[in-house]
Amino acid sequence: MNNCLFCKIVSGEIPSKFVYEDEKVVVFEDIHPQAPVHLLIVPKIHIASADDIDEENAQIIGHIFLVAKKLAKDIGLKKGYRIVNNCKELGGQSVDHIHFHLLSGRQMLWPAG
Ligand code: IU
Repeated sequence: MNNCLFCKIVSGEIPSKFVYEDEKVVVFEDIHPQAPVHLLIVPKIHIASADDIDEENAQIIGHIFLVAKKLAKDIGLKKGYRIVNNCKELGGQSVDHIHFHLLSGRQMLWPAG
């Protein structure tokens, strides 16, 4: 995806400091943190949104949750955390490359805004 911001971050075209990387995902700090801990878990392959998950690429979602759990353990988020995916316009998605927010360090509220 030539014009995708997160593809450019994944490829290194836009320099970014990864807090975690493996063969399938990168993780970096959100530039506008909404909590003391606010990381973005981003698959290396371009999937536009949760609405574009299919049988072929669905295994990445389980991997992302395993990465979230590992990061939470490594960072010491013993009291819990929230994983968020915003899907398309009404879901509040602003970057069209699927990503999961890992938020913690404060009490999360419900319902989400
Ligand atoms: P959203 O779920 O698509 O709204 O999340 C996109 C997030 O990407 C949002 O929290 C932005 O602050 C964040 N972000 C970023 O970390 N770096 C960037 O260069 C841009 C957005 I543009």
